[in-house]
Amino acid sequence: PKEILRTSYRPLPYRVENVEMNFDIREGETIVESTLTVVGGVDGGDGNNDLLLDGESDALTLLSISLNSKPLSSSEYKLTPDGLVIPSSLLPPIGSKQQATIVTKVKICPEENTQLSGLYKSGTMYCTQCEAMGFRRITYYPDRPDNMAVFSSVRIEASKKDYPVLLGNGNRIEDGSIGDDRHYAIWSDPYPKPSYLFCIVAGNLSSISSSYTTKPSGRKVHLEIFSEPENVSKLQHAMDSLIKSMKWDEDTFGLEYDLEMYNIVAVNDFNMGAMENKGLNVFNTAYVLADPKSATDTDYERIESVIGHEYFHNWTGNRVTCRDWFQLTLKEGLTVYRDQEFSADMMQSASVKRIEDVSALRARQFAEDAGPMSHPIRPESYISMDNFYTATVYSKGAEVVRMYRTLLGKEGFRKGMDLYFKRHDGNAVTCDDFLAAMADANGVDLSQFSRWYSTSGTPTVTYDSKYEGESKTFYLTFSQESNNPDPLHIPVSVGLLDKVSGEEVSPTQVLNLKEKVQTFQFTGLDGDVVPSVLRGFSAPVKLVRSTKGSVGDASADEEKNWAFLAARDTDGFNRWEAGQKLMTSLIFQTMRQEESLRTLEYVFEAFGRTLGMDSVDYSIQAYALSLPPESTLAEELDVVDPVALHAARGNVKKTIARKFYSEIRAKYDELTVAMQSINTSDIQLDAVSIGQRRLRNVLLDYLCCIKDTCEEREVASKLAFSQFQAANGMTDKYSALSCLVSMDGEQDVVSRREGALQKFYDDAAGDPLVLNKWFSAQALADLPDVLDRVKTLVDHPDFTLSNPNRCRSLVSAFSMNAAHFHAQDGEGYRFLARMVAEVDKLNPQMSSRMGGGLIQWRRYGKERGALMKGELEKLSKLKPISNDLFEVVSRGLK
Ligand code: BAL
Ligand code: ZN
Repeated sequence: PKEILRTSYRPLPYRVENVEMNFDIREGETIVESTLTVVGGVDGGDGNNDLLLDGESDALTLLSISLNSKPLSSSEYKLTPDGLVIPSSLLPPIGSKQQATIVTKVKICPEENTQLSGLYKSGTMYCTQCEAMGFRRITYYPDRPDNMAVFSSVRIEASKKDYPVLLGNGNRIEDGSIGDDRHYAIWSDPYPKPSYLFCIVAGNLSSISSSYTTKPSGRKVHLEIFSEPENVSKLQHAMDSLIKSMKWDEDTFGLEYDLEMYNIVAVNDFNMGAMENKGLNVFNTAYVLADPKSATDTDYERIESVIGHEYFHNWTGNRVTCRDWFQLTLKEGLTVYRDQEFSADMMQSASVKRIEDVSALRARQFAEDAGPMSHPIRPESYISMDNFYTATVYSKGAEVVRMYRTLLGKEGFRKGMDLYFKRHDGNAVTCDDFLAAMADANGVDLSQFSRWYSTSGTPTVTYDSKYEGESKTFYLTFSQESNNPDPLHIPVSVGLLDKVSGEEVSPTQVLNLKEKVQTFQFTGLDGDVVPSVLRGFSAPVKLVRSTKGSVGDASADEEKNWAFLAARDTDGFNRWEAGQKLMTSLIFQTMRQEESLRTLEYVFEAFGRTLGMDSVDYSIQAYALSLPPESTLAEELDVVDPVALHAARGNVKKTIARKFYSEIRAKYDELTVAMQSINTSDIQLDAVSIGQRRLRNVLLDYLCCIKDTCEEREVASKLAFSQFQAANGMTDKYSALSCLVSMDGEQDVVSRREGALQKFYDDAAGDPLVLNKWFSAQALADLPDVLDRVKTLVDHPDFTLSNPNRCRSLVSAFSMNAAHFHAQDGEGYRFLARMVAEVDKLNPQMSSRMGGGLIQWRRYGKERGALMKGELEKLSKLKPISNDLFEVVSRGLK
């Protein structure tokens, strides 16, 4: 396998300017004819200006090729496993205005395409996925994002009866019948685009439609969302979300939609969440279908955000795209930032959204950055680009965009965005171009800030503070550590609260931390203060307080501050953060079997206060009452013992639950009554109702962790079972099931668990998304024999490794059940490796993701580490092994 370096970029010597395609779809064989208009590009200066048309020989059978209407003989071009090379000597000179026309005809077999990249069949429909490099599995083409071409005519022909709906990018310009059996449609996309945004779909689909009139142009856009006929009733939420997204982008960034149509298709077999193909988004069903019976509140929120994300790509990704794949964060980091802001606005709570996003970042991206797949948001090399659609490129990339916003302010950020589009609309550009637009629009120097693009790992910011009564001055000293030898430009948002009154005496201000060590002064303060540092998580760093120079017990002082901030901070994020730090401290003390009385008191105080709060901010309350997840806790440890960590966290949970049992139960019952009093059986999806369910389910989880005695198990399982039975939507039903699956013991307890599982399965009535939840709940159960159960489920008739959602719902879910996946005997690792090897034969994008579950072996101690490494070594010897898996496994073993 060949490693591609960021620095090896060369411009295209020849560029395809226009494309016409014809797809003749027949069962078992599809013929693709492509007519490429080629013009001279840029001399790369390395003496090789031949035209490379990428094409995977495993996927394509070349039937014919001609140049300027003359067939080419096989001696005139070179065919390799990766493509087809036409010597520059046969083409017009670079720099001339002459065009050449190349026509290729290939045969492909979508029915056998299990990789789900290129043109493939999902159920009864044909669809495509071309990002990053799927187009080369459809036809020979310069399959790189800097080749932006107009796809002026894409003709799709198929059976009229089996595939009545034929879709492509852009606008439909013609359709018609061919005899009784077949029909065709011709699509034309006026906007130049890279091949990764190409899409066609052919299927027997139903749809819902609507329209949107853009502002200020007043263009009426036809909106249509397609799915298999049985799912058409689950599309309305996606349509509502699309309309909200279109309006939000106009209001927030002045960006309007640009075609007459916007189509979305829901597909069951899909590697990603969704794909932003121009005018024709393809969505994994899990990110588009929703009704209250099958989708949780989190599903609803995720759908809204992903619909937004793909829509926002129309400008950040499609109109302005990436020059090469190393620049992926240019479109993904920016678009994630945009979807996060959109969701925060729709939720009407920036703090709730920030808590969710930072929690996800810490759980996934921090872990990635601490392991062998660590890379800067703009990677330096890859073997398979598919491996770099990562939490780092996406979520940390979004944090970097958020830092521009923090440094430049709302107006300044908008000016930067406007200049970016003005300069680069219709072009394929780089992260440096984005930075330059932000800097130039604001007249600031961001050269030091650019180091974020080339620095891997999570930086650490350490701070120390001192108040001087005489000068009424507070000093905050920061130092920074990162993988970059030079200091980063880190925006640190800080507010100060009076130590005695608790009043905020200095509102949030952004400090520009640019030195390795830097001190900031706050003057005119009449008394000592408590700093609230890194408000709103203003930079993707680990923040620690210096223990240097502290008098006495440093951690005692620190915990006192956390307790103070957990009660008083005006910044919603930092108030939550302070509570989480107290809980984290308590869990680690429990794990180390230390005396933890002081911390326990602080946690009790914060928990009791939050529980007793009479507010309608139910989501904030729910998050403040929740313990940090094991994945986040693990990031704080050099060596992780997942079994001990799980036990310690469980003990803390139980201690809190026992202390507040009656208050928790009372609040749970109060919420039950409040929710029942709403005079409708329809599920409500407003922020208050979602918050009530979220809080009630957090409380249920506390109540159900009390199960040491026979009586306690009876009470807990009855409570969860009654919620399960009474639930009028998937949120409450799934939460109750999640509690029940981890209950064991007496016959009645087991009967409730198994009864609920059976009912959940029966109620699913074959709905794949509900069945995924059924598999996941069992894979995530906290039962001693969970792995045996998972292995049995692999043989369940509804299980298949070929559907990515289903595979993730069982195998990947189990690998996230840390205490059981990391069982001392290594059986969890052996199971995962076996599944990875099986999946690699079908779908390398999937197998490499799953294999990622083994690469962090250095973090799990000697014995576990050796077992994990052993499985990686076995995987490395697979023959054949895909490039995707090879890359992940070899990085893991390096
Ligand atoms: N571009 C791949 C899917 C997404 O990030 O929208
Ligand atoms: Zn994206």
